[in-house]
Amino acid sequence: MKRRKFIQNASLSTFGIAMGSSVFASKNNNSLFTSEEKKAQNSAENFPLVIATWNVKESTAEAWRVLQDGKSALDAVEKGCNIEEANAEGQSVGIGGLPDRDGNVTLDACIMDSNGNYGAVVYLQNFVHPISVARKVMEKTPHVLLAGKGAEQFAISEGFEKTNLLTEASKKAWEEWKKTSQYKPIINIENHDTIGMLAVDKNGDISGGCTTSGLAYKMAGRVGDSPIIGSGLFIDNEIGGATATGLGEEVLKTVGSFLIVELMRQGKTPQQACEEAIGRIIKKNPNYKDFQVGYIAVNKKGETGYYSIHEGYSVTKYQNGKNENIPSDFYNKK
Ligand code: SD4
Repeated sequence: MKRRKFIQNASLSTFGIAMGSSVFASKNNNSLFTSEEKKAQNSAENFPLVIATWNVKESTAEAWRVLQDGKSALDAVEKGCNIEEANAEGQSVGIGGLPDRDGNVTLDACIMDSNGNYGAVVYLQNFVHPISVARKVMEKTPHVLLAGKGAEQFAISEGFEKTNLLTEASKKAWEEWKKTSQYKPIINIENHDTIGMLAVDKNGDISGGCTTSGLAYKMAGRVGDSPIIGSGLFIDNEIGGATATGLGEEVLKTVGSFLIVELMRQGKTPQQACEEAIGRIIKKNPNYKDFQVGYIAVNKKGETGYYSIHEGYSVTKYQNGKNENIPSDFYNKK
């Protein structure tokens, strides 16, 4: 890679170090920064910014457009993720997602805003836009997470329309799989579409979303990291945000996204934090050669980081008017 880019990406800013927890901890979330402080951050011209897992340029373009309209980072991640959810060709999210072993497409999604609010749905069936249902959970219920039938009832009550999510192509793939019924995570099977997205609006406020149909041919009832706060996604508007893709079980066991945000709180750059979170998985699981995990992170200054276990992971970043798909550096160099 692109070593130079990687190093640039990893570059430690003095601001990043200075913004360790103690500097801002005494201020409340909404008024974390004075307008002078906000101006100082914006002088880097890093905002607005959108970054997402995999090659999802249409999604980042939509999120960017929403931000250009002056809307919030929360609107941007929801609308950006909606694009991939509605893409029937993407086989790891929304319509067209690969089903579980019984042929059911079950979706997990969550969303988190800059005030620390969070909403999620797990094991949701028959709706194209789980991230939008998750947002409604966040905004309209006293809860943060709804599962299965209850989530479905809630979605109907909010006017979401039921849709069959199993496309012919995904049904065929499942029927093919049934011939051997071998369950083994396939590295990069996500085929660049399960989407974790982080957005920073022009004021420097951060939101994130994560939406997936989960692992192909999972056991019925299996829920991964994507909808779980701290694992598939975490935002702390004082510090930054992180999101994950890949084998959710490994992300869950290490609470990856929360870990990354906490590492940034301690002064690590987004890049260093992503590398350490991948390192934590590798240290704990000697079978790391058999599965993929990838992270992205952004800090309060709009610096980004990304890292994975294996080659093949990439991120899409829209910043300074440029929408780019960028291969990620990775641990397993063989
Ligand atoms: C899961 N992490 O359900 C998700 C799958 C994924 O790219 O992200 N695929 O484990």
